[in-house]
Amino acid sequence: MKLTTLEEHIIHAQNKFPGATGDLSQLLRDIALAAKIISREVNKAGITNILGLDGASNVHGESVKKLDLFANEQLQSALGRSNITCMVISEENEGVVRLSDESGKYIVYMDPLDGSSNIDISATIGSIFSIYIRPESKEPLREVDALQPGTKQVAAGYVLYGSSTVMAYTTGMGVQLFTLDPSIGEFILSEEDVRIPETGNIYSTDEGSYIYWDEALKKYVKYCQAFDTETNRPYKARYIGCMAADVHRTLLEGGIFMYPDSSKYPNGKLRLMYECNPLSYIIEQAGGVSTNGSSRIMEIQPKEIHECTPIYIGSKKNVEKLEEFFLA
Ligand code: P6P
Repeated sequence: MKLTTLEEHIIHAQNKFPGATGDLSQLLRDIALAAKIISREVNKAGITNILGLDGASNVHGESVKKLDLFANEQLQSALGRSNITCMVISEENEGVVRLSDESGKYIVYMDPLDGSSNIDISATIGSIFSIYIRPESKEPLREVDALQPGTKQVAAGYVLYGSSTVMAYTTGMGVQLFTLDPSIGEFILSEEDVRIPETGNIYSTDEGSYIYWDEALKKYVKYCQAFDTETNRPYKARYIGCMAADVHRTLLEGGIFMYPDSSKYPNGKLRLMYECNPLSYIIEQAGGVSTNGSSRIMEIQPKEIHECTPIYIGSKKNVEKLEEFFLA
């Protein structure tokens, strides 16, 4: 079988756009390079002293792990190699990070290491990225230039550091999956134009927060747990604690991932711009849906670069069934 590398696939996709400058291709290659370096560290983290807490905390007050900082540094360093990206917004940085001479035409959001609580137990973690065009303006670059709805993303994706290192991305022409072959240091195409099953029998949420949920969600989860052979219930419950990994499983096997608003997190916990929008772009490109319970995630107009949102994302039929409970 012919092997297609990520580099070849990106160039092939770029050639479909005669006007393409190659800048977005270079940006994706830069992210892939950082991902290879992060993958190498993740896969030997138990040996070197890179596990454990750094002692700092991020903008959300969450304790930062050393690998979080390493991933953040590697991604920002890779993005800074070429004058393609003018500004980075990262979960690990409170404000925007301006790159080089701010001349780049892309703005990149990222969660450099999603699911950090999994690092010390060797469970799957990931990196998530979301790419926007800098708006035309005679004004100097401003933070407000980054406050764009998810529908304006030009590309998005994630890297999973699990039993293998997998990269998924979309530029609006479907979802492409690659698996890293560490022996040659190349991401190899593993699946083109991935489609999410229209329905699935897996629901994914932190049921430990059940007491904080509103009644509609409690009723929906009880629906998932009820016996009904016709609709393949009870469903299976799966929760990895890394959104990128839970959404990747949902992409491949179908079902629904939920991180709701609750009395504990009135606006939800997950971040709109560098978790929910990029993963929603991937799922929508694969034929799925993603909502905050009342609106399409990608149509939310952000007010703040680190804002949170509830999210219900996955197979069309599963999300539609949940919405019936919200509307009841
Ligand atoms: P909880 C990881 O910290 C994260 O941002 C997502 O990747 C994950 O889905 C969620 O938070 C886990 O949150 O409250 O279940 O630990």
